[in-house]
Amino acid sequence: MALLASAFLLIGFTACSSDSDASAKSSTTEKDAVDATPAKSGGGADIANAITITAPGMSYDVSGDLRPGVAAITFKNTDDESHMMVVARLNDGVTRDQFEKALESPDESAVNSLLADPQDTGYGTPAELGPGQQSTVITQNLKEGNYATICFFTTDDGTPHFAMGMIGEFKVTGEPSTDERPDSDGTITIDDKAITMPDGFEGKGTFAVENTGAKVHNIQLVKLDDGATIEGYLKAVNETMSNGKSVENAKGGLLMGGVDVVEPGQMVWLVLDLPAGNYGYLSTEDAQDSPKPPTQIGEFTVS
Ligand SMILES: [Cu+2]
Repeated sequence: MALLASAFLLIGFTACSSDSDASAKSSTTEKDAVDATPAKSGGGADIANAITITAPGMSYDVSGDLRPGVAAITFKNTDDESHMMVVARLNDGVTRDQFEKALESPDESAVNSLLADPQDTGYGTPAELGPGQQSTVITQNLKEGNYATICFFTTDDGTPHFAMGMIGEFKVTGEPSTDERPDSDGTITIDDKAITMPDGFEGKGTFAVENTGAKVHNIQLVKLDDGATIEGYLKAVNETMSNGKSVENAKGGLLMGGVDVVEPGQMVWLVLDLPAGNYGYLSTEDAQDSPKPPTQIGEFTVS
């Protein structure tokens, strides 16, 4: 149930249907590139088919449309609080108003009936961001269609950001992208037990992120305060969100993006240029499956 739950524990939204049909994922589009025009995607990979989605406050500013195939998506949080960008492909003709009303409905089927893909479909898009942060993901199998972006974080009175205007839209349309899949500086492997970082990982470069497991996973990066641990930060986030408070109350870390929801067999690329510090990573998809601490968690240092 990637759509409603790819945040840290979104308690209140979590009526889990975990027996997802992973085989419904789209087949990989492989259009060989010929004449890609280099363009900075915001993180260093030269992908012409690129958009930037900015979160300046309780809204999304979208730089344009995408073509199908290899595409770079940059999520940039210029606000002074944390935001996320859960992505859902909508059925043809569904309007933003219809979708917002459905999100506000207590009946989960109201949302499901508007989605072109099962709710647990992941597209490989940027993960959650703290104030002033940005994250670029290169994905390769977006289908044509209209996509919504949604923020499920809440204010301290429990109002979800989407109800304050944080629903955005972008289109995937036109001729397939001529971009080639990027060269990678290493592979981050996610299986059903662990996330394995590449040898010598220094937090800079373009890294393949591959889900070799049987379930959907994600990778969320967190810059940790001095002395903080990823387990401690996760606990703080879960406590504040289960109390219906803003994630901003959770101390110990800063959300630094990553990849939201990678499907079994899917490979995307994460473009990183992390500043020096101590970092944690985890799959929040797995963090919410069980009351036990997730196994898909670890830390690294960028010097
Ligand atoms: Cu938000």
